[in-house]
Amino acid sequence: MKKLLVTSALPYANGPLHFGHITGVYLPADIYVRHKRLQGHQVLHISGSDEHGVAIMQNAQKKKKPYKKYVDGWHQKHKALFAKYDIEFSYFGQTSEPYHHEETLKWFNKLYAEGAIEKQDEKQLQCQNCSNYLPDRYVEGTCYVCKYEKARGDECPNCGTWIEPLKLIDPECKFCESHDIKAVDVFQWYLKLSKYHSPFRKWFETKKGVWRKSVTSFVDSLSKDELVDRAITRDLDWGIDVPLEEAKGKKLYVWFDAPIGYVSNTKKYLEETGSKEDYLKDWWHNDEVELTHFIGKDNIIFHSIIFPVMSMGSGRVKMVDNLPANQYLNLKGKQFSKSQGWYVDADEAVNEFGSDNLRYYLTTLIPESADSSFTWEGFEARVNNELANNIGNFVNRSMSFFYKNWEKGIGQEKFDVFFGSDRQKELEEKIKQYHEAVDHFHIKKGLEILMGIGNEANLYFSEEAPWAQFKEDPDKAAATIAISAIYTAILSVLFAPYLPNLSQKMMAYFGESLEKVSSRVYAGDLEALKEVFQGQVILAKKPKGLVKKIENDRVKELEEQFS
Ligand code: B3M
Ligand code: ZN
Repeated sequence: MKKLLVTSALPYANGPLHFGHITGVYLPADIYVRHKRLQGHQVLHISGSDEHGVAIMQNAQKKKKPYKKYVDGWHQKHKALFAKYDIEFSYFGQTSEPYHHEETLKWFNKLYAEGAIEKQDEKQLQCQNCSNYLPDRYVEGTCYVCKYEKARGDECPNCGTWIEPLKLIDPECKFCESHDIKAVDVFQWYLKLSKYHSPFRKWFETKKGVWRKSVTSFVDSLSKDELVDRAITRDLDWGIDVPLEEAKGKKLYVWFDAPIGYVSNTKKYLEETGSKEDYLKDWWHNDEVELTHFIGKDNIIFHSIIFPVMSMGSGRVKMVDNLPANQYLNLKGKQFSKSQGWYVDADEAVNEFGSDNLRYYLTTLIPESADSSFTWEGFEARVNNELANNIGNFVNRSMSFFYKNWEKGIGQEKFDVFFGSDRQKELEEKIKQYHEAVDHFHIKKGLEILMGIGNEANLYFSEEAPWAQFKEDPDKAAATIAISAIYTAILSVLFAPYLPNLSQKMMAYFGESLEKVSSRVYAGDLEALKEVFQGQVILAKKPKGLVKKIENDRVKELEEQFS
């Protein structure tokens, strides 16, 4: 048994979450965590709201709400949404809370003492019309790398470059829309990334061939020749105070404190659950713990370079082990955009279609190696043709047939045929491949393997045609149903990480006896099923329709919004 720390990027408490977030980060993380727990590992899944930064300030100002009130509102909404999607965290905290500020200051002070943070003069943009300083998103202009016109002062949403604001072409003030902007002298505190170039590279080399190629080549290109120092303080009035006399009035940059949120939220979790474990000694500073960050590709730089250098420089926590960063999920081929109305309300969707159907379709879309695209037609096709027709139908038909015709049960000898058979061996082999896939963050492939088992069960059932067998030789039909019940039990256990509700409904047919051996079955030890299928086997529950099909008329309506 291992200890695993799994983190999911802290979503900004700044507007609704859409399918892009869910599919790119939280759903794969949740599936992975459930999978690892079923394997018997001790897993913490940590996330929380990211509540500082200019984008939040701008929106709170627009809504005329105090910052804290504004972020608290979104924090509650996000928590509720994750619950509806059955996405579970050990702890989902808030970076505007005192416990997080406290942890962040420990990092700052240690890095400062180590000489990893230094004061430097810099030129900063200042609007000559409204005289505001323009950090981060308070300035927009054309990206000097890709020529995208709406690059922000901190990053270009088009090409992902971490923007040096002074290089923006034709910058515009986001307070007053003026283009009369000058660079003026100010001082800020810098994270001295340059000092860590060589130990960083040495560490990073060990990740090549381990992390996804898309991640390592990106990081390689960003860090090959040098690491550039970055300012981590800002002239703002919302955020964590810089703990230096000279820096009065300045706040820490949101990307300095946000990843520390993983650590502070772990501490808080252990405290709140009355654990005796120490968040550093037992988790974050423990080399036996495996650390994994689930993120989208726009967050790679912070999780592969900045936070690792902060970790290395402060010595407070271990270095990250896995970084399964995903590409983007688009909506009909175009990026989601709340402001342009080009998005699907994830809350309305789950209220209407339920978590299993959406989890199923969204899993098929996880952009592990390339961008992917959501459409309502795709949703309809995948749910109806695959989840309903393959799994739902097979389980429903075979188990209803069982329930109706063998009230006194099917004798053990019909099930015994399975044990020691080639069918058992082949299934065990498939379960091995399944573990291999999910262990390596091929979450989509894991689902495909399970659907393959479902297909096989379906095929077996239609070829044997137990309803016809029943008329001539009920004994033969009983044998077919016994094997179908074994397939159903196996699928019910294996689906638990992906479709927790469906899995539970299916497992309930076999009562407690299956629950007792479920971790052995999950691990691929199918002999364990002998304990479920012994004596006269009856179903513990009457099977009911499992998967509700999606109506084509409704899909047409939904598609129309995007034409
Ligand atoms: N809030 C960015 C994002 O949601 C940011 C992630 C923080 S992870 C430490 O894209
Ligand atoms: Zn201005």
